[in-house]
Amino acid sequence: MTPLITAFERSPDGGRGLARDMRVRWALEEVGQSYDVRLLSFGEMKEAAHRALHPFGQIPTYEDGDLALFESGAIVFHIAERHRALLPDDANARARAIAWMFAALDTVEPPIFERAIAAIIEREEPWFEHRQNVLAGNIRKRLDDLSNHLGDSDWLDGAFSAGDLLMVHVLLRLKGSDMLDEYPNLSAYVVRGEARPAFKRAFEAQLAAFAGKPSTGE
Ligand code: GTB
Repeated sequence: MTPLITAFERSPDGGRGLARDMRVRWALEEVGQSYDVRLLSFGEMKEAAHRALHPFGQIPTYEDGDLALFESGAIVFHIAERHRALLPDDANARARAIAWMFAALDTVEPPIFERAIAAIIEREEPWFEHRQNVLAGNIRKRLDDLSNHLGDSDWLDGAFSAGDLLMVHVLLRLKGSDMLDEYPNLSAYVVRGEARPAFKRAFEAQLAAFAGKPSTGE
């Protein structure tokens, strides 16, 4: 069966690939699995039919046969387990790659996402600039350590893995910001991720969806 994922009918990011269906599309492209996409409006996400798939009424979801999944990390993990291309065979290397998946979502993404949301909802507050700087400091702490770990390597732990896929996608939100530019090796790491043919196909597919064109992963 062809897996079916959900994505924004019209992503608020204007097709920059920041919404979390992008990481699922990318994982599917990396393993060579075609997929279908159901595009949803914000209203449709909150309807019972979608909530039956996603308890929080969000995208992305993933359906394949009698399996329905939510949470982009769990979906990417499932794809990686099913197809083997995104996780190493060696048990210890595999465990470390999974650790990097969690690090991307649980350690690096939260401060980046918090600042991005604050930039929108706190814009009119008199303390806006101060808090943005505080939140930028939190991000830099993570980037310092990530940059030190990555050093001159291409990927976080040997070959490209699902850990890199999620980390690059998380860092993508900082693209073009001074913060990422302060870390040349992290900037190059993101560029390396974006240069992967699978990333490009996934990016084009989500952009086509934003532009209102038919969007599948075929
Ligand atoms: N932890 C979940 C996961 O990883 O799957 C989080 C899912 C989530 O946050 N989904 C968002 C959503 O459905 C879209 S991706 N939001 C609608 C809602 O909650 O009602 C987050 C996102 C949204 C917008 C942008 N953007 O415009 O740049 C980027 C990322």
